[in-house]
Amino acid sequence: MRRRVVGFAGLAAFVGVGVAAVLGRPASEPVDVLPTVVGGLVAAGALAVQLRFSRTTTATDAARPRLVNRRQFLVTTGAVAAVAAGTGAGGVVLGRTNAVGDRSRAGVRLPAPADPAPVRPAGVETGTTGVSRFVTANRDFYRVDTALTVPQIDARTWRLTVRGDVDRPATYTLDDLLRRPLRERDITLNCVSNEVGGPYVGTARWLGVPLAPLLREAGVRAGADQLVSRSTDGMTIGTPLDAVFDGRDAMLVVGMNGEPLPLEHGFPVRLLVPGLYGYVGACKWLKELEVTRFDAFDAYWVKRGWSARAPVKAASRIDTPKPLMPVAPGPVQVAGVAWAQRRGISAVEVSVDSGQWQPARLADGPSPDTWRQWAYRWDATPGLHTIRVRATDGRGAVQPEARADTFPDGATGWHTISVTVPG
Ligand SMILES: Nc1nc2c(c(=O)[nH]1)N[C@H]1C(S)=C(S)[C@@H](COP(=O)(O)O)O[C@H]1N2
Ligand SMILES: [Mo]
Repeated sequence: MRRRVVGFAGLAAFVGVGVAAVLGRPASEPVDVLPTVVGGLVAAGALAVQLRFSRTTTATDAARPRLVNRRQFLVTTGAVAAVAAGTGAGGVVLGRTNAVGDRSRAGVRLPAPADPAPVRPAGVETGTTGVSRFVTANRDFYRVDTALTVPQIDARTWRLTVRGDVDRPATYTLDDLLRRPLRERDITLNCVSNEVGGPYVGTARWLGVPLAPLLREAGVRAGADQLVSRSTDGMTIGTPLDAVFDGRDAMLVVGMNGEPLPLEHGFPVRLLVPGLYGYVGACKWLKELEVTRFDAFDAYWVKRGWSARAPVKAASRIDTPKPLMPVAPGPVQVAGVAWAQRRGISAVEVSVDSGQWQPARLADGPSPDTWRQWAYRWDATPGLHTIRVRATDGRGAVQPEARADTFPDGATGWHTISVTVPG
């Protein structure tokens, strides 16, 4: 009441933070600040109403100003909050029920793959409770992106443009892509910002258009070494062209685990390049591929200091037991997953209380591009114990013990957990 300017200044500062956040989005346009500014104006209006009520009461009821003030204040605040919550919830419901992307996705029919995934060996699962399933269900698949709201794309009007240092730039519709021979593969995808033991990794059966032949049709010019993907939400992702052309299954993905790509994972089309972290090989909501050079363009995360080239580092994770989970004495299945896409995993070892490394049982894998489950039978004795895991990749390189931060090109170190075994 005494310094109302402070209240309005606080609101203005809050709106300023919002506007800065909006303009910091990859594909923001000036009009995008409108909701934030309108929200700020509404809040300022609500504050002004509050202050006017308070003033009236103070003047007419000088004897009990604070009591009446407080009641008026609470009632008005409650009303404003209820209207705000109702409007917000209504907006969310409207946005979801009438979503262009959901409707469009429901109408997409995916053809059968010309090149189906190799038969999954029977032994891809160790059968241990608590270990990550070999295939991650779409709803459980981690999601990492800069999109505050999931882009809603109508597949019928969607286009993919191929341009840059190519002889024959081209534009494709979704139907153009679906008419090409499709390839299906089990591939593990993970995020560079996954900490040791972290959750940002998953495996799916992806269906897509092989990228190398499509780029060959465009005619990549000599000297180009980078493929820049652009998304409808303004993300840019730079992929080494060697990785597209060295024979690995780089794809324009349209399907995930037997369904059209979920909206959260890039509907209608995303890029996927096995062996590269997502931020350098897995652009979602793809709309453009530009052939260029690394010295000519830095992609979104590269501008922010992350490495331009980021092949996946070998990693292993203990899924069970959970850290600090009480474990009954006797035989315990210690189990998890290990991955080193392109190179594959040749061994996983476990060490309890810094003792000798013991080989874990390694489940099958259909290709070097997927993770492998592993399991180790441990005879738990009462007390507090430390369990560590490390993997060896398909070329014989043992995961280094040295801890590296996720920045700038992926974490290293052995996943270590502590468990208590009651006596
Ligand atoms: N358009 C767009 N694509 C993107 C991103 C993004 O922020 N925007 N994030 C990338 C990162 S960092 C990762 S790890 C993967 C994650 O894919 P997912 O969310 O399907 O698991 O998407 C990549 N593709
Ligand atoms: Mo990522």
